Amino acid sequence: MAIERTLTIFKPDAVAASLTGTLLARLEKAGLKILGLKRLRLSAGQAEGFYAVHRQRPFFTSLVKFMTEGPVVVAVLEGESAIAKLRELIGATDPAKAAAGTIRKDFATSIERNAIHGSDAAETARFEIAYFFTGAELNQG
Ligand code: FUP
Repeated sequence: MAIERTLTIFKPDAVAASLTGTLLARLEKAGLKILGLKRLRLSAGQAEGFYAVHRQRPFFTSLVKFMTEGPVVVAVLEGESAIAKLRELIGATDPAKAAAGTIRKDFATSIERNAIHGSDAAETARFEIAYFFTGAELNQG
């Protein structure tokens, strides 16, 4: 057990549905501290770079189109076992397979339009946090 940092993205479907406050409240209620927070519109290049591991997958083009269709909210979260905790709160990639009470079960509409992203491992979290935030932005006390 350790204090970890992880990255979440509230995807364009969730932001368009005015779920930003609801999602932040769920994360805070679960004990995750919001260390960094910004709302931005991803460029195609930014979305492609973020999802570079999926470049060869058949859904890649569609995923990039979705992630750039409207603003997203990105946040760095900190807490005990934050990476696994966030993944638990989010639920399975496909909302049809997500457990009751998870964010995707409650708010996602398809495997692509699935409301929220969470880093899946320590190394990914480091990459993803640095993708959107500088060290100085995350050390405000
Ligand atoms: P997750 O870690 O649960 O976000 O899922 P993955 O890293 O496997 O996939 C990243 C994103 O690609 C998903 F959030 C949505 C998209 N995706 C699809 O659109 N179709 C698929 O079959 C799988 C993933």
